[in-house]
Amino acid sequence: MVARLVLVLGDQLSHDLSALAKADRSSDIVVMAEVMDEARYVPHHPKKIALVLSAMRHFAQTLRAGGWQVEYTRLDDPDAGKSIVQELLRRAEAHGATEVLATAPGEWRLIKALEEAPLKVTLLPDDRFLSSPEEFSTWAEGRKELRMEYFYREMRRKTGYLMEGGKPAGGKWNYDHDNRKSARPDMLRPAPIQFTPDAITEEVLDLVEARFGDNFGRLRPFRYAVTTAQAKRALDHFSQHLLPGFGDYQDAMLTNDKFLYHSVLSPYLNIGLLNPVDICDRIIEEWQAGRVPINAAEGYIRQVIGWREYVRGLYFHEGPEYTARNHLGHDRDLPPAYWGGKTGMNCLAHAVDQTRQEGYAHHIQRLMVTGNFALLAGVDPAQVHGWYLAVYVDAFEWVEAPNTIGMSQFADGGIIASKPYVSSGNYINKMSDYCAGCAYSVKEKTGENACPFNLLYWDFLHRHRDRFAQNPRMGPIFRTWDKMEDTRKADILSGAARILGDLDAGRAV
Ligand code: FAD
Ligand code: DLZ
Ligand code: SF4
Repeated sequence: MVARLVLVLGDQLSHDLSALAKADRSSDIVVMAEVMDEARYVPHHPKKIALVLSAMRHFAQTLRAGGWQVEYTRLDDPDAGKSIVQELLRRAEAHGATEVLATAPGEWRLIKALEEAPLKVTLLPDDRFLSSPEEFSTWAEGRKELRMEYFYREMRRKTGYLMEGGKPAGGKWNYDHDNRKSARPDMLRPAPIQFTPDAITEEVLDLVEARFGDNFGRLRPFRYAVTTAQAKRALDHFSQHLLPGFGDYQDAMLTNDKFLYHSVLSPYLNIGLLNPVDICDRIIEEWQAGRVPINAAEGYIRQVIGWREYVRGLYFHEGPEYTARNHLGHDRDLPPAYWGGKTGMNCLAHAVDQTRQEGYAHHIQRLMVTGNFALLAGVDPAQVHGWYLAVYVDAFEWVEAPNTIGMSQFADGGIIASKPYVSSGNYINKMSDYCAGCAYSVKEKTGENACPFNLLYWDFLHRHRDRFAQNPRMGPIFRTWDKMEDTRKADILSGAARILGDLDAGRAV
C-alpha cells in the first residue's frame, strides 16, 4: 500500500484534529516540521517560537506513544527544508507517497502554498471551532452591517450557552456595561499559573536563543504551558481564582500587574492545546455552581464564542487581500518606540515593555494604548499588522489581522468597528495608573507638556472629518470640537503637528 502523509502544523496540536481523525494510524505517516519559513515570516517574539516548537515536540511524543508513525524535522536538522511544502516533498519522496491529508491552515499564505504544492493535498475543514467559515458567510449574506453582537446572539442560540428557555440567562445578552471598573494595586490578587520548563523545553530554549536571540522579546524566564495537560491546569487555575473578577476589571490596566483577571489562555487555544468547548463548559460549570457572577461568565463566553469565532469567520469571508486594506490612507512608519525605542509616554513604554518581557498584553492595552496611538498617529496599517503578528505569543493571522486591520486601525473601513477606537488620554487615565508616572500631563490639553493622545485625538478627527462627521455616534464629538475657541483649536493642531513632525524625524515622543 502506498503511504499517505498527514500534515500537522505548529498551531494544530489537537488530538481530535480533522486530519488525524480521517487518517489511518496503522499506515499513514504524520509529518511535523520545524522550518525557517515559518519561524521568520515575521520576526516572532522568541517566546512565541519557543512555545510553538516545544509544544510541537511534546505533541509528537504523545502521537508516537499513541501508535502513530511520526516524521519530525527539527530546525537544526541539516536536511531540513526551508518550508512546509519542501518538507512534505522530502518526506513524500522518502516514503514513496503522493497524497497528503491536512487540516486547512489558519492563514491564506499557507493555504495557497499547500494548494499549489506538486502533490495531491486534501484540505479538510478545521472543526476546532464552534462555527465554520461557511456558516459565517451565510450569516453575512445580505446584511448591511456585520456587527459582532448579532453574530454572538446567534452563537448563544446555537450553543445554548447561558440560555434559559430560549432567552438569555439573567435577561440580558450583554453585561459589558458592568465591566468597566478601574482596578487598584493588590498584592494578594492571584496571578496566572506558571510552568517550569522540562528538558524538551530547555533544549528548545537553547535553540531559540542561538537562532533568534536578536528578535525583539525576552526569551527567559519561559513559563508557558506546552502540553494539553498543563494548559488544562491553566484553565482550572483561571476558572477557580481569576474568573470571578474577570468581568468587573476587564478593561482595567495597572503598572504592576500585567495580567489582572485575564486568562492568558489564547496561546493554548490558538495552537490547539485547548478547545473552545472545554473552556466554555468549564465557565458554565462555575457559573451554575454560583461561584461566578453572570457579568463575568457572560463577558468571558462572549469573547470566546462571540469575538473569537466572529473574527475567524470574517478573516476567511473577506479573503486574502484583507491584510492590505488601508481605508484611511495612513502611511507613517511605525515609531521605534514599538520596538523598545525611547518614549516619554508612560502608557506606551509600559505596554511595549510588558510585550517584550511576556509576549503578552491584554486586550485594552493592545486596543487602547498601542493600537490607539498608531491609529491617531496615522501609521501604515500593514506595519501595525506586522508588529502585532510578530510580538504576541498568541498571534496567528486569522485572529490577529481582523483585530488589527479591522477593530484597531479601522483600515477595513468599518466592517468590524462602527466607529474608530480612538480616545484622548482621559480614557487611559480613567482605566489605569499609568499617567501618574508619565513625562506628559494628561490634564494638559495644549502645549509641550500635553499628553500626545489629547493632541492627536482632535487632530485625527479634524483630518478625517469628512469620513466621520456624519457617523451618528461621533456627531457629538465634532460638535464639541466646533464649539472650541479658534485659538485653542490652532494650539491643538500645531501641537499635534509638532508631535507628528517629531515622529517623522525619528525623534522620540
Ligand atoms: P482574555 O481577556 O482572558 O479573553 C478570553 C479569551 O477570549 C482569549 O483567550 C481569546 O481567545 C478570546 N478573545 C478575547 N478577545 C478577543 C478578540 N478580540 N478576538 C479574538 N479572540 C478574543 N487575540 C489573539 O488570540 N491573537 C492575536 O494575535 C490577537 N491580536 C490582537 C491585536 C489587536 C490590535 C487587538 C486589539 C486584539 C488582539 N487580540 C488577539 C484579541 C485579544 O486582545 C486577545 O485575545 C487577548 O488579549 C488574549 O489574552 P487572554 O487570553 O488573557 O484573554
Ligand atoms: C508560528 C510557527 C512557527 C514559529 N514555527 C512553525 C514551524 O516551524 N512549523 C510549523 O508547522 N508551524 C510553525 N508555526 C505555526 C505556523 O506559522 C502556522 O501554522 C501558520 O501561520 C498557520 O496559522
Ligand atoms: Fe499615556 Fe498620556 Fe497618560 Fe502619559 S499622560 S501615560 S501619554 S495617557
